[in-house]
Amino acid sequence: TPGNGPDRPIQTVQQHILQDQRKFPGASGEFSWLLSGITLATKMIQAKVRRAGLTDILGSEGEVNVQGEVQQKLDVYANEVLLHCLSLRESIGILASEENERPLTVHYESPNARYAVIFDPLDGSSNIDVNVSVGTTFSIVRRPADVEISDVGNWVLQPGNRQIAAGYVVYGSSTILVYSIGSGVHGFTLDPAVGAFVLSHENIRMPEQGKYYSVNEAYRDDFPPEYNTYLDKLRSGALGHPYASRYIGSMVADFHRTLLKGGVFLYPPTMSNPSGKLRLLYEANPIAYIAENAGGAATDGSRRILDIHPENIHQRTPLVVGSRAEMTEFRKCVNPDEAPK
Ligand code: P6P
Repeated sequence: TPGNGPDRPIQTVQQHILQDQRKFPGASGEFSWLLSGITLATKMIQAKVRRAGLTDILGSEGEVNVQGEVQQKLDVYANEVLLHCLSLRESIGILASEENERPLTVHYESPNARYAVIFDPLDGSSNIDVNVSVGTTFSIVRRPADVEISDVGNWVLQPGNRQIAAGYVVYGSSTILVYSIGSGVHGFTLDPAVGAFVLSHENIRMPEQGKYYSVNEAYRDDFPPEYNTYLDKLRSGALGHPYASRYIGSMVADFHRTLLKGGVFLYPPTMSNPSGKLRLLYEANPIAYIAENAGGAATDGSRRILDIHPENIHQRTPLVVGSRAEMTEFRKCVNPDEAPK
């Protein structure tokens, strides 16, 4: 068309979700309506994150959350916005948040309440005051047919391989939503001029191999020895080139780089955190789901993250997630006797 219109059709996340759904017979518009609750909430969150220094929202709320962490004011805001926007979606029966000790039940009376949304409203929030990227993660599971609406535990505590969708928003130099419903991984950049998430990274594939490893090296004396053997291998050039280190200290940002550039992100078990620091349900599971749908892999050191049966919503897990070459090498280091796959 003449004039200075876009050189290719702009596609918003809503349009993409509807198209994506067409590949899934039986998926209904309710799913795109559910995901629009997440996109609306994250637009509101990013508006606050971008103005944090200006609106006296820095600093802690003074409260301590269920994790025993001092709640940053933005944490509280992000949690309340997500709870509000998502509780307006009748298809959601349960909301489980990193900031709430117990899951919240919503729309219990509705037969349409078939999804649970499990999320971390603002991961990495301790970085907010120093202007480092933070993120929101989300995981969506359907109520199993044999689970009663009142059986919150068995509805929420499903292994990650039962997720029907997952993703994250990274509030970085730009605001990017990355999600998958199992048919590819897609990225949308928020266009502030339009106020819409616009398709910017269609069908993201993790490179076969990267050049960075990402881990907090301050704890390396506490890592199990096989992790240090692995890191020494990466540094030595044994995989074709010596690796460099990149560690932001904000999981969503560290993973997003790994997704786009390849490499590996690790949060190993340590003496102080024998089960690792990251949470299975709303940190490791969505990240692992995205990684696998983009051709990567994610393990807790011995098990596929997505096969772990959760015991409680805030349980922790070690996490090693990355591209094929690095994950193959990791498996060799932790299971030297295992036959090559
Ligand atoms: P450490 C942020 O607090 C977080 O939960 C993740 O986003 C991040 O990957 C990790 O903790 C950083 O932890 O111990 O390296 O400061």
